[in-house]
This record gives sequence, C-alpha cells and structure tokens, in this order.
Amino acid sequence: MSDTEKAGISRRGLLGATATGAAVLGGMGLPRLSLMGGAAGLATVAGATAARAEGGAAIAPGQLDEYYGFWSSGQSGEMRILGIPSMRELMRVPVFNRCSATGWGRTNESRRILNESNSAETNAYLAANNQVVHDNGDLHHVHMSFTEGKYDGKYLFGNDKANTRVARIRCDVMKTDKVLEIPNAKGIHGMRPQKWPASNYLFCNGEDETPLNNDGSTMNDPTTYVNIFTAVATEEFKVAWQVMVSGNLDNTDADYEGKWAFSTSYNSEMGMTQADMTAAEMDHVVVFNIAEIEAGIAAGDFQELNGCKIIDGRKGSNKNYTRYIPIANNPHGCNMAPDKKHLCIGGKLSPTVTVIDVTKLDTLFTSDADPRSVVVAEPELGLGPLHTAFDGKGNAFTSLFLDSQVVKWNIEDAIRAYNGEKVDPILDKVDVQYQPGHLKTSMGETLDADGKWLVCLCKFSKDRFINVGPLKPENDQLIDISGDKMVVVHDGPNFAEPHDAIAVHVSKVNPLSVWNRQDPMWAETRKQAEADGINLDDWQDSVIRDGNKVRVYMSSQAPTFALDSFTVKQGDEVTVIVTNLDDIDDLTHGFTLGNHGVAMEIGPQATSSVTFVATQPGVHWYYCQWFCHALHMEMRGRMLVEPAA
Ligand code: CUK
Ligand code: CUA
Ligand code: CA
Repeated sequence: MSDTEKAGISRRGLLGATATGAAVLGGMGLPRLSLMGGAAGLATVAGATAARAEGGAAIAPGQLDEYYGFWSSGQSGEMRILGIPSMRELMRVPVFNRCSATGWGRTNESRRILNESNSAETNAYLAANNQVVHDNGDLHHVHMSFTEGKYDGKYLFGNDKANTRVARIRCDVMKTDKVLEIPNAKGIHGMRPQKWPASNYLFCNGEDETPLNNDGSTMNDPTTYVNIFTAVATEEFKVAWQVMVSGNLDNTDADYEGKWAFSTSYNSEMGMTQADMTAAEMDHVVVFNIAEIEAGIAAGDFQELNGCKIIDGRKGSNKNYTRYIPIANNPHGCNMAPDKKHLCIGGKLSPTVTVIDVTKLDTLFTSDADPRSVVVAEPELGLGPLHTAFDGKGNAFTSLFLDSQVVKWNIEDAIRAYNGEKVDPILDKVDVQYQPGHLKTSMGETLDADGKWLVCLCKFSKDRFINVGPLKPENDQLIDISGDKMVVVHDGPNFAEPHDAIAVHVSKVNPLSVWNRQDPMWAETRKQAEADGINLDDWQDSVIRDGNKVRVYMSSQAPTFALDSFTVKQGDEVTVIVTNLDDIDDLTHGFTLGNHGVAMEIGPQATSSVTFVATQPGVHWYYCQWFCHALHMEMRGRMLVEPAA
C-alpha cells in the first residue's frame, strides 16, 4: 500500500465518520458553511418574501431565493440558473457549447451524449473539419417537464436552432443527459413540452424551409420546400412522429388538455427574401390535433424518411391532422394562458395580440367553420408585441419590442371589447430598457401561476451600464407584478443572449448534492473498468496497458490523486479515468493536464474520463483545477511520456 493510498483511506474514513462534513472540512481546509439546512432554509425563503413585500428585490447576503430562474443563453449554447428575485447567477449548465471548466464536449461521457444521435452527414462533416463535436449551439427556449399542467421537477429541455437539436437536462444533477439531432427538419426554434396529462412529447418547430429530400437534387424551386413539426418522446428521447406543414414554424405551445399543439408561422408565403416573407397580409397559426395525428400514424398514413414517420399536414391535404388559423402578418410569440382556455399570439408586425379560445378548436375539425371563428379577442396593445406571460388572475403581460414597454392587459376585458363593449383592456404600461423579447412570470406557464414576478429579457441594455466596448450586455429586468402597477426593481446584465427563461418555485426542484455512484452518466466507463478488473467504487491507482491504448485509473480525495505519477509511451492513446471518492457537499475536484487542452470536472462521487494521444515526450504535470482544500495547489502529479524508440 502506497503512502498516498494510506493517506487517502484514512482521510476518507475521517470524512465518512462525520455526517455533516462542514466542521471537519473547516478544520482541515477551507471553512465551509451549509446554508441549505432545513429550518434555516425555510426562514430565509420567508425573508425573501418579506423583502419583496417592501417593494425591493434585494436579497441580503445569506438569504435564499424563492424561485429558480432557468435561463436560455441563445448563441452561448448553455443553460443558466439564476435566483429570483435576487437575479444572482447561480450556475451555468453546458448543453450545446463546450465548457473549459467542466470539460463538457471534451470528456468521453459528454461526447457520448453530444454525439449519440448524430446523423451520418453530421459525423462526416465533423470528421472532415477535424471537429469531435459541434462547438456551438443556439439555445433559445428552456422549459420544464409537466405533470397535469404543473412543473414536476424532473427534466428541463432546450432547443438548438443552430444545429437542429434538442437536449434534455436532468434536474436531479442539473446536467445534460440527452441530445437529439432531429432528422428531416432544419433549425429547431420553438420548443415546448406537452402539459397534459404529462410531458410525454416535446414539440419542436423546424424554422427553416428546405426540400424534404435535401440532397441537392432540387434546390431553387421553393415549391418543393417543406417545414417539419416534430414530436419527441421525452423518456426515450427519440422522434415519435413528424408533421409536414405549409409555411415555416416559429414559436410553439401546447394546451392544458393534451389535445393540441400550436405553432406560429411568419413565412406562410414561403418567401426566400425578406420582402417575400412579409408580402402577405396574413400568416397563420398551425393547430396540431394530437389524437388525429397519433391515429394517422397508427393507421400507417405516413411516409418514412431517415427513420422518422412523417404525416402530411399541409394545407389542402384534406386531413384532420392540422388546421391553419389566419393571423396578421408575421406573428411571433405563442403562449397558452393558465386559464386553460386562451392562446395568445404576438402580432410582431401588427400591434395586436390575437386571442384564440382553444375550447372552440374542435369545431374547426368537425365542421366547415371559418378558421377565424375561434378568435375571441384581438386587442391593440402597442408596437412590436412579441411574447405574452400570465399572472393566473386573468391578466396578461406582453412585451412590446418597438415601444420598449411591457403592457399589462386583462383577457376578459379584451374579449368584451372585441364583442363591441366600450372597455379598455389595457391596465398598465411600464418602460423597459430596452427592446424586450421574451418575458416570463413566476410559475406563469403552469396552473400554479402566482403573479408575483415578471422577468423581462431586453435585447439591448442601452445606457444602463458602463461601457464595455462595442459588444454590450443584454439586460434582464425584474418587474414586481404583485400590485396593480408594474414596478421595475432590478437590472440584470447578461451575456449573449437569453431569449427565454422560466421561474420555478424552489419547492418544485430538489437537486442532489452528491452524485450516486451508479449514475448512468458513466455507465460505459464503468463497464470498461469492470473489464479491466478495476473497482471504481474503491481507491484506484492502476495503469492498464492494452496495445497502444493505456487506461489510467485514479481516484481522488481532497487533497490527493491516487497516482502522483504515471508513465506512458509517446504515441499512446491515453484515457485518464478519475473517480472522486469524496462524498460530502460541494467537494468537486478537477483534472487538468498541462499543455494538452484537457480539463474536466469530477463532482463528489462522480467518475469522469478523457482520452488523448500523448504526442509530446517529457514531463507533463496534471493538477486539480477546482479549489478544494488548503493543499489544493499540491493536488497534482506527473505524466511521464517516454520518447518513441
Ligand atoms: S424567440 Cu427570441 S425573442 Cu427564439 Cu422565443 Cu422571441
Ligand atoms: Cu482537488 Cu483542488
Ligand atoms: Ca409573412
């Protein structure tokens, strides 16, 4: 038994003996505080509510937030977690991006997830361009899974408009566990989980039109172009079915009965230039009839392409799969109210929001009713209405991009006005800074909408912050909507570029603090270890040679790696597998190998691995890059690369 091994075991014994860990860690290394303790946690949440009642968004040091804010990050490709109302950024979860800190996109475990569903074309493209994964993503929308119209705290989902993918994030560990490249569609934009009875489907809009067989045989004839709406089965994370539609698809939402999905289209013209895309007076909302589509699939009324079943839901297909409701030119947002009845479509180029009564939609499938007969209100709210959010009390909040305002309006009043009564549905307007896109209310896209907070994601921060150069931050503003008047209480600068966010009450989410050793994330790695005769759950300090492949197993425990050196030969393909045997809160280690572009996070009780070819003879130090202990600087070792003969 080596000295390090002895040290490791005794240290583990010491930590294991103290269930709380905090006191021991404080004595050994850095002082650590547990702020999450049951009674203390509840007290601080109550404190946050008190602060709001006083009209401020301030959360004092040591106080906890009442809501998780799950933020998209647009072209940054990640998901971010903020606290609401403090607007403090708490965590970044890499999804479609590569991450220097955690090794997402570099570790074997993350590459398996990122590449699992790649098409043959994507793999050929990556190989030809010396890429192992796509380096970017454009994550516009984050939504949580539902059970019976309420958040169930199980998964979060995100879209990648850039590379036609969707991803699933596990809420127990806040890590991405599935990435799916969607065949046949192009540019997944709008994305929503089904709300009722549960999120069995994830609905995904293909925004960009292409020929269905996009192999170059026809390119310049837009009449051969189609757009594809996809339902992904959320547990298997595979395409369940697809629908071919007329016009492109922008944003989407689902109802509270599990009957419908809806998508806005700004290019019903199938224009290939901006002038052509805005030429028609009316575009449309597509209504998808879920039961009819499922029946059509079961009856075999589909064509199969790239492993997906595609139903024809285009205009004039004379089937009951879809209906098209005309909406003024170039609509954008698509938001279902928690009253279970009203769907709000943002007019964008029209100053109106169109309100559709979804309980009337059956008539469009069972009679020749005018598709516009389901429109029950169309209030004129201001310039550039994009997205709408709800307070659960019958009021709606719409972002006005061109007016740089949020408008609060009452849905029932808008319906009365549409029916000719003299009533102004607009209750309040507040200036925001500047040009807002999405806005989200606390719990507002669920039956638990509580009308406390509104987050308004402004596309520009114009004059709000000191100048940081030509590239400016966006501005996520927090608005108190608990009273009659909306009050802007916080400016939150943010990096490129949140499109959407959700505010989820802390009672709905309960992440782990320590990984489960049997987590499926590293099941493949565990299989290899078993084949190599290694027990990943115990202290490991083994180097296994398998031809020119070398597998280096080392566990870690603050502040040591099981191996303080290992030797390989120049040209070897080396896989380093690190298991963090520390099993206490917040004790993450890392593994960074100097001059090799290799770094990864290894959370408490996690296993991570990374593979590289050792091309450079000589001495190379590796170290733990997560400050974990008073002796963290000393948590390092050497890789010795013997020159090739
Ligand atoms: S979209 Cu960006 S502001 Cu992608 Cu939901 Cu409307
Ligand atoms: Cu382990 Cu720093
Ligand atoms: Ca249009």
